[in-house]
Amino acid sequence: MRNHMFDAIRDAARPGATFIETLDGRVWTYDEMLATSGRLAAALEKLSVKPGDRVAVQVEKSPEALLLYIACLRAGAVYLPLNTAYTTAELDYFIGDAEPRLFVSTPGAAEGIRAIAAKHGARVETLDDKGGGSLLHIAQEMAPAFDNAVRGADDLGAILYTSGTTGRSKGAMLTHDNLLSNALTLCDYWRFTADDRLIHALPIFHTHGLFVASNVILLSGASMYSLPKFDADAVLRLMPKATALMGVPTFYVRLVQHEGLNREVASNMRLFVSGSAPLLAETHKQFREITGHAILERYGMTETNMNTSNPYDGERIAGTVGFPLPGVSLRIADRETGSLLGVGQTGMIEVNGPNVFKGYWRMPERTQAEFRPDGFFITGDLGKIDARGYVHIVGRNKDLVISGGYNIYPKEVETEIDGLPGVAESAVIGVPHPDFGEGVTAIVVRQPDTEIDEDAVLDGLRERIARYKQPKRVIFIDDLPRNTMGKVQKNVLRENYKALYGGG
Ligand code: MCA
Ligand code: AMP
Repeated sequence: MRNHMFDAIRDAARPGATFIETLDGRVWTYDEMLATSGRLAAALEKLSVKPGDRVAVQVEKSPEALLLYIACLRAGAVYLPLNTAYTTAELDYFIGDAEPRLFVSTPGAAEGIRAIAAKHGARVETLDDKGGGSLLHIAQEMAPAFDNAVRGADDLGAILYTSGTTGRSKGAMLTHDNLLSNALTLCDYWRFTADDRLIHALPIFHTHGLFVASNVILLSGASMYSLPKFDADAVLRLMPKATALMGVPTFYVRLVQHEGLNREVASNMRLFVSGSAPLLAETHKQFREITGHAILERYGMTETNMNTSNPYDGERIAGTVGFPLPGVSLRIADRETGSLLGVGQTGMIEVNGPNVFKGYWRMPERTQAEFRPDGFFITGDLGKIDARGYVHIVGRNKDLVISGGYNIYPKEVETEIDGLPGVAESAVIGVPHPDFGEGVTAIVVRQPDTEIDEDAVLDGLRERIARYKQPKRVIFIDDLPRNTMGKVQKNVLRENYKALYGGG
């Protein structure tokens, strides 16, 4: 039997060794990982989940939630993780679009989801973060040995939704080999071995925490300390017995501000990785001064997993994302013509390699529009390659805000604001924020003779979009600045409000 991704996980599993340890000291060994993921895969089969079926999962982070991801690979199902912050209104879209056979939710949210799920033909089971819930209940009755579904390199392992520039989220289809090839490359590039102990404080519904952090640990037979969420005190308590940390820039901003961070506490650590958003050179410098460690910054996307990384041994340069990873081809092309640009010239970053996704779920036109005819994926990020080969990200050719590592497409937020009574129009921008990197900010024009205020806008959004997408501030102005073509000049707004949160 061949199951491309799971066979590699099973081959790396070390009998008797720890896979996950939680903050309260509970331990899951690799043997338990194999047994429980087998039971969960059997439960999925019992619930009529067939190879190729989607299993949507919106649950709190827990070891069992990670085992459910592995169980989906084993059953041949397509794992579809969803941010726990998504509102019911947002879930309706995902369930309707992905048509999962099964939706796994927290027991508390199940009732609210059942009606939407039924509408789209999905069954609902539950999983909580204390090792309970109906799905685990079914799994406990199953045998641990499971006859894994046959899945080849090109079969889908997961679909992860990324926010859409047009307001509609797109499901990025990731194959077993997209996941496996990238994880093996990272294990090697970042020198992961069975001796590593990773502090895992990221959510497991996005690429960073699910694939980069978890797959690397699984495929090197290493272990992780799993935290329900980032907590600087807990991270610092774990550091003396850990070897690696992976985080978004906000983790490092908060750590350098913490009086507990010093050279000694970090002396056992061998690697600090940052990604998902630009790490300020200032944060890199402060962290190095305090701990002696140069944070290793890398660059990736939901559609591509990881594309580039600063070197393990060579110089890690602040403000750059390093070199294309082995097997990944990266080039800079002119935004309009697509012609290739030379050293130091800024243009569109395009990538190709075994890491690049198969396309957007049920959106062939979108997929075609984002690939060049020769197979390179157009990232939407603007960058350049310097004379030493380091890649620099210098901006985005997509209207996107990245806050604390989460992506927010302004169009989606603007559409919601524009639908509120009393709003004539709005522009949503990201401006420098000392903690989140960028703070989502709404600039709103009222309809004549209306009184809508900041609280009313925020109240109107509360049930509609996830908390992290909601503006940190709402500013009212008389008219949005426009160019001669009538296009809103967001650059002017970003400049006008750059000091709003004390940044810029
Ligand atoms: C929480 N809030 C946020 C964010 N997180 N607001 C904006 N942006 C955020 N990222 C809200 C909370 O709901 C709360 O609202 C208020 O802000 C303050 O919350 P706080 O307790 O400070 O936040 P937290 O719970 O400590 O979370 C901050 C965080 C977290 C630790 C930075 O957002 C996080 O773990 N981010 C990681 C995201 C990630 O994994 N990204 C990878 C995507 P209120 O109190 O007002 O209700 S994968 C990716 O990008 C690619 C592939 C890549 O390259 O990796
Ligand atoms: P997503 O596909 O939602 O996971 O977000 C991917 C986007 O995050 C990329 O297209 C980049 O714009 C951004 N990104 C990821 N890593 C970095 C980094 N190290 N520096 C700057 N931007 C990054």
